[in-house]
Amino acid sequence: TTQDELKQQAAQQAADMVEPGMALGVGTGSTVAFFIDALGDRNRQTPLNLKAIVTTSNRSKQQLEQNGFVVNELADVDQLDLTIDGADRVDDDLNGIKGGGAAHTLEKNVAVNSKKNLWIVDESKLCHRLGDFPLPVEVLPVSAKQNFAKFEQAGLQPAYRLNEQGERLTTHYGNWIIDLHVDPLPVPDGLAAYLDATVGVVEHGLFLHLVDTVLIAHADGTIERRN
Ligand code: DER
Repeated sequence: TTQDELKQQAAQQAADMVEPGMALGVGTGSTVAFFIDALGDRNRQTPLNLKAIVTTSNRSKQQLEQNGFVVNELADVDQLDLTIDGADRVDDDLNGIKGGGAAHTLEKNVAVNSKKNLWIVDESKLCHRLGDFPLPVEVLPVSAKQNFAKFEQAGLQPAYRLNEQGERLTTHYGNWIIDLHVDPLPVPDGLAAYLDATVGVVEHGLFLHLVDTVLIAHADGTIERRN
């Protein structure tokens, strides 16, 4: 089984968990891309009449529209019933790191405004403790220099995320990403509180106590469900 096949299996199972009439959140990434196509197939067979769909990137939006869905803004809905997203890492407590795709600010805003959150991952995303995947932090350019220095002094080994041209990557909101390298993260809650309290930080990629269920596609073909 290839990694794409694993992602597809988890995505298919997630598509089957969507209930008709839901207000649905849809995340971003290569695993979610399989989910969107599976959801489109299901909706073509039997219309799901989703009340709303909110998504977290232009890429996902385009793909949802290609599949015949109308996409709403978060501002158009009060609350989502279920949000389905991928993750870059998931630990034993179902805490995770997101933001490899630089979309974690909107992803977290959608997640906290969703009654339930479901992540779909292949087993390569599992870890006992977070840290081997760099922690993305979206920062305002105006004070990025000072934030970067502060992270350096704190031993967090910051590095600006670069785009393909070698320039600083700009997010959807016109901000920059600083990736922190702390392996393992000693106390994720402590680091999250520190980042939440740092002026100039727009949002970081620690998603703690947020996800309800994770579907994990294993190489042996089984899908594990953790709650
Ligand atoms: O959180 C993120 O930024 C990642 O893109 C995440 O959603 C997983 O992406 P993947 O399915 O392509 O690994």
